[in-house]
Amino acid sequence: MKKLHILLCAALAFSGLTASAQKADTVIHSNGNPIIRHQYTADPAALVYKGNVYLYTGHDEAPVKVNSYRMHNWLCFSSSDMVNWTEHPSPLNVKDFAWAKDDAWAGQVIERDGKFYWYVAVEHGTIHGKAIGVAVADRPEGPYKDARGSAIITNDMTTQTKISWDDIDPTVFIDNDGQAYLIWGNTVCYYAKLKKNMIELDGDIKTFTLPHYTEAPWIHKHKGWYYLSYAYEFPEKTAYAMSRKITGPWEYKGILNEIAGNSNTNHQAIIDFKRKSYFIYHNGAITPDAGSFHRSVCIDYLYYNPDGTIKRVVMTSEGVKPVK
Ligand code: FUB
Repeated sequence: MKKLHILLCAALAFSGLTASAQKADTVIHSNGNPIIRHQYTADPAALVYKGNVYLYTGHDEAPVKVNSYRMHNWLCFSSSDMVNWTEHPSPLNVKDFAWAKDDAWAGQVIERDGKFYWYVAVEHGTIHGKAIGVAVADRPEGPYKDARGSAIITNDMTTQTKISWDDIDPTVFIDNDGQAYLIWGNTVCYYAKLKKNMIELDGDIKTFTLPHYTEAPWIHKHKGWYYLSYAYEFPEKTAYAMSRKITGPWEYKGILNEIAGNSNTNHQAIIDFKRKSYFIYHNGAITPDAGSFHRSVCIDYLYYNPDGTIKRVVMTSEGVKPVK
């Protein structure tokens, strides 16, 4: 076995490619917001796992002056202090879903029984409209592969609106009783139970009614309350609702974040990590081509009031400090 490894390394060295060169992790020291400055990142989702935060983002790659989404893969970064980030090789590409056409839009990763499931929105190759796929990996940083070989949600499964992009922005949550839920949608906020295998629906698709709902639902729990935050109107602010149960009823609580600078989308993720709470979102702050199709992920603190409501987020240039 050892001999085989040496031979493999020698062959790679000869071809000019070492294993580490192919799979190099890069360390980024973020110096305020936006936290990543060498490429455009959008649609953040975050997972807290074993003392680290894993940040999953989309990747805006539209050429300069092109004002439309050009997104083909997803990115992954991890940190133990919210300031120093390791960039992992891109763990998922839209091409990993053989049935998908393009458009690596927003998603979220969750862990169950030692496996990591990444729900993402893409354009379906044969069924008109956006669809949701699920990829699986053995490690949070991947690599991920298509978990089903087909979409878990397609546009023809949801008929509440005629638009073809309503099946986007999946968020996923496992409740205390072990029941997993998939929540998603543009214009309509859909939800459905997932089977324990995490790759099949378990029952009907239902809807939540939320004022001025646009897209980007995110469910999190804090001190016994469930929170459903979402993009409100367009250009987007972030609003939120609270409930004692994940299935609602949801009580609308107001605006959480204002329109993010130079971006008509806001797309938030909310986590607790090492006794602090964080609001992760994107804006259009990095020159030369910043804007709604060249976005950048930012992180600021989130603060709760004693009654569980959330204080309005203050977006800052300084961002957050390293947490121990
Ligand atoms: O990145 C493409 C789309 O823009 C996302 O799906 C929305 O949430 C918005 O951020």
